[in-house]
Amino acid sequence: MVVQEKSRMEAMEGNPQRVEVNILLLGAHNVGKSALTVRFLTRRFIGEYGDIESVYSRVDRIDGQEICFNIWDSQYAQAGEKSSSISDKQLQWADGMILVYNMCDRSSFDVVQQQLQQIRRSRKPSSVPIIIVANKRDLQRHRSVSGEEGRLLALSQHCGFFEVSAAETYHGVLLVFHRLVDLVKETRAIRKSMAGVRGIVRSVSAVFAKKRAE
Ligand SMILES: Nc1nc2c(ncn2[C@@H]2O[C@H](COP(=O)(O)OP(=O)(O)OP(=O)(O)O)[C@@H](O)[C@H]2O)c(=O)[nH]1
Ligand SMILES: [Mg+2]
Repeated sequence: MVVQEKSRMEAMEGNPQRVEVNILLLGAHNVGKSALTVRFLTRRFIGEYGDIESVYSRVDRIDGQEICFNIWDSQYAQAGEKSSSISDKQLQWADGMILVYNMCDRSSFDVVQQQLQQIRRSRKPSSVPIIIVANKRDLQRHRSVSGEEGRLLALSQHCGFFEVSAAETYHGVLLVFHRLVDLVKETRAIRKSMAGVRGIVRSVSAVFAKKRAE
């Protein structure tokens, strides 16, 4: 496993066959964005994560293909700090997003809904794959957001949905990141085939336009 900070271009230079996926983690303060990121990168849960916002990389081989995960662990601005809205830079950078809430904190579920609206309103194509993650499942006896509510939100917004505990298991967290990579690859394949179809339509139109002109 490789854990290091790297720019997208640097990572591409080494191996042109490598698939690069930029993943942005969003969600309210304290929901476990850093815990999920660190769990995925190191398999560990360390408890306290500080106030660091950073982009990390990890290279994995999945089904024989090298995948470079670039993970932007964002920080949610608290009251009195700078705007808590998602920046244009983040929106443009991300190939896929993970929106995290704490299932024991309803206000963090509200933040996910607000961030979803902002993403949908933004210039980013609405087809950017998103997975909603309800974290802190180990505390579910204190839950204030039901699984059905989370699932319904995800269904209505065409997002994936997982309930996990960064504190308890690595496997559930791994599934989230791998599922998102699958969705990003599917989205890219669809865009590529759409571009192909548009190319054919343009060529055929050009032929007919030429014929009409003759
Ligand atoms: N019980 C439990 N605690 C968790 C879990 N995930 C994170 N935490 C704890 O929740 C607190 C916040 O976790 P962070 O990962 O720092 O949260 P964050 O979303 O990165 O917060 P900001 O960076 O401030 O926006 C820490 O004390 C973690 O130990 C979990 O699955 N279960
Ligand atoms: Mg954090």
